[in-house]
Amino acid sequence: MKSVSKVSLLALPILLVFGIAAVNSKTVKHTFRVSYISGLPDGVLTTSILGINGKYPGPLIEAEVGDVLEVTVINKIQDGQNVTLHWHGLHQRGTPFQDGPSQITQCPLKEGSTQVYTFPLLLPGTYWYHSHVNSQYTEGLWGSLIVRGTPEVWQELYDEEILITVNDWYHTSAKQNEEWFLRPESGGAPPYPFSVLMNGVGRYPCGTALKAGRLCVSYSQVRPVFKVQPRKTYRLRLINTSGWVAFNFTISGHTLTPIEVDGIDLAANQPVHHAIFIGAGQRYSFLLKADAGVVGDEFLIRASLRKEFLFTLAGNINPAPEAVINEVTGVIKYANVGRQTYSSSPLVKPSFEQFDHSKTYRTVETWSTMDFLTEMETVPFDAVPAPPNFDTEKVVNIIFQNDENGLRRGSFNGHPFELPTGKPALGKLVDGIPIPEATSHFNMKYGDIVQVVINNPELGPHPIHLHGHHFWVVGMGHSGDGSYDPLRHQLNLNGHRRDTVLVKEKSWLVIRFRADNPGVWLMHCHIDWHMLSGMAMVFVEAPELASSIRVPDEARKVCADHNVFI
Ligand SMILES: [Cu+2]
Repeated sequence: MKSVSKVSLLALPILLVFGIAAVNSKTVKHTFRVSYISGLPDGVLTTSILGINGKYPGPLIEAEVGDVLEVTVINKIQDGQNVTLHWHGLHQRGTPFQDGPSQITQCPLKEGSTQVYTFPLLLPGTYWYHSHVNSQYTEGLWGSLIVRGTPEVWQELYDEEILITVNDWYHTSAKQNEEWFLRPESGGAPPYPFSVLMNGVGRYPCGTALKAGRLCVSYSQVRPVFKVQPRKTYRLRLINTSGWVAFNFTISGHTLTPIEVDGIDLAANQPVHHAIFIGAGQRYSFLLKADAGVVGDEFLIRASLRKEFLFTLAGNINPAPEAVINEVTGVIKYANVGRQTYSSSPLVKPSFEQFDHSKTYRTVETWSTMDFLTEMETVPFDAVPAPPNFDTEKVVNIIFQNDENGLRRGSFNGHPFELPTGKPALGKLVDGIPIPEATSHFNMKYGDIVQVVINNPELGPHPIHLHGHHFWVVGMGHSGDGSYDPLRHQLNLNGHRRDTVLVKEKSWLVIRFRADNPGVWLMHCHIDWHMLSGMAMVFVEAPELASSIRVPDEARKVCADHNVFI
């Protein structure tokens, strides 16, 4: 399904349009057939897995900076569902129609239709792609996306790479979850996950599943095992692809030296820690030195879901939240392996081994004794400080309240976000049609420095994701700090930046970015259930330049399927 071709003469005009050098660049092509498949990711037979080319998770995309990514998506879902893909963390600078959110930057792709996404990869880092239609990615429609620099900033510090994804998992379909969640009876409590997975696999108690009438095969329960060569150093890429949950993550007996945050390379000699708290949508790269043992030693890779942030009520679509196994694990196995990577990739290929309950592991620390990374202390490699001032400001208060139907909805400032109908918001912008009031939006001029203040009076953290940008995080309150108060709270201009950031419980956050990417960019909570209920808004960036945005033929074609013309 994947082919790579060196840049051809035919591709040159595209590259020139994108404005990047064609030297040594190539087009990385994938074809994604999206359809429902069955599987047992956690041992429980699940028929509502939205797979790509018959697999879950979706294919890994690996490319280099300067390459053009071309992904042909074929919607074979067969029950009338639309689909889109969003490339989480990529700015889509100059290609805003490729960003993916349904009815924001494109019409959704209808069943039986095909859409080709084409855009240059301008930024190195660890990214991921996922559906941006309703809560579709929570049932499987996602994959990892790695873009390597040529050369990588810290290439000389590591030998090979390890990719780890962690996410929550449902036995119920996204449709069932949505129907249940968007009823007053849910009380605004999201569907409670059934399992947590690492690299697509995990473990559910089969006894509980069988009682609920679900097929469960305990011997199918496996976990990823990465064989490492003692004394080698690995770049561990970590992605949280959850619909809801945040994790504590650690590797027993080892330290983690951060070198990348959400695609931003970090400066040398960042503080070393034992653990990290990672929210939905966030990514990190760490240096992992295999210097804690000898051949034969095994260490646990541990991702533990932060249950205290999961709000639930009796009657939840998951009838047994107490049965969820909090911690999903993989294994780092010291071995004489030489090179065990995928062909033409520096990634160590994991094996998937049956879960062995009789085994005990060296050095299993308790979470409370571990030293966690403080993300605000990390400094980017390019050392670009945050802008000291701003031109325009948006203050956003996270609010949950009942709507007129008694449905408890999340929102920014009490206005649950509504998707526009007809043309997607970006199509409206380009055609000079006003974006409706219910599609909460904020306009800014080209070049403005925008400050966004987010206050979270709620009892759980929210991972806030902005499309189209990496933003500077200039202030992040501790849990319980209350709302942002410029007289009381100190900002930090050290340049920490990323694309998804947690606003802590009962606390505040201040981010800044430069409005230099004309388009319509969504900002939303990456708890997919919160976004679904309305915790989102769009930034309309440089509307004065909208007429210069090129509408790709593909975008027109996908909209025309809905009798929408841009
Ligand atoms: Cu949220």
